[in-house]
Amino acid sequence: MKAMSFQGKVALVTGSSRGIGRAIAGGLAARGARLALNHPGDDADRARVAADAIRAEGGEAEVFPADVSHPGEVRRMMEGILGRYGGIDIAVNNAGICPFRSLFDITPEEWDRVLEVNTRGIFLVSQAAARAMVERGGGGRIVNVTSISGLRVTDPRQIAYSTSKAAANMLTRCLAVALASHGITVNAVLPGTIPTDINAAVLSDPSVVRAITDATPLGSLGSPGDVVSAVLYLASDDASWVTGSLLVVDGGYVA
Ligand code: NAD
Ligand code: RM4
Repeated sequence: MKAMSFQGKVALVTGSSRGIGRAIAGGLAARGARLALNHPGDDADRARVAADAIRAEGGEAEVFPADVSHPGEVRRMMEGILGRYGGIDIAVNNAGICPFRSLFDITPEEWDRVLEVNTRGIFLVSQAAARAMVERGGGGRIVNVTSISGLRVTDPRQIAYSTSKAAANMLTRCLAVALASHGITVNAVLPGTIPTDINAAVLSDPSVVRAITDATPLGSLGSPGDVVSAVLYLASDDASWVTGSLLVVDGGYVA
């Protein structure tokens, strides 16, 4: 077992202006990684605050705005990261959206948008990051934050979201196989319910929280820190023989 250090490694975390992505960025930076923070353009203030906080603790962080579903913006983001840091070692695909809409409410446009951000976004960012890793001689880590909603139906109003996360789980395996010969591992963390902006409205109903915790063997909701630990492991040298795996972090909910 090697000490979990990311000293000098360049790490991109998509959707890191707040929530789980912000916590992952902080965890990597605290262990020496040089951070590329990302937000889609509507969360610039919080991204700047996140970068300032990392720098105040002696870390390195720069903000690269981009909508992960947009090929041109992803290309520009990657050019910016390579220009600033000279390479990329770790890409964490964390950006995601979840409009709660049931079958008869969701529009085709909303459906497309969820799949664009949650699935196509992982494809585009992984392709760009892997290209840079391969051009530099290979080696690297890609970690996708997907969801237990890609394994089972957690809420019928997540019809597009669950479908996008199931696809993201399969995409993780496809990328793992495609990139193995380049020394790049690709894995996913599948969180259960963690209170953040994405589910604040839904979790404001105490009966919803009770239903989830009652169905969770460990008896509580999770915290961003629970996801950070799993991501750090999969991004570390310790996980060098782990690829294509889907690590459930949910207090036992899907067990
Ligand atoms: P959040 O809403 O707090 O954060 C989402 C982040 O993604 C924000 O930084 C937002 O700016 C960014 N984002 C949204 N669209 C983007 C785009 N097009 N391009 C770039 N960035 C974009 O929610 P969170 O709970 O922190 O979610 C983070 C990830 O964790 C998501 O992929 C989500 O599906 C997943 N997840 C969350 C939970 C949970 O219960 N909170 C459970 C399982 C999985
Ligand atoms: C997760 C899971 C949670 C939900 C979030 C938005 O994948 O389904 O229950 O709160 O998504």
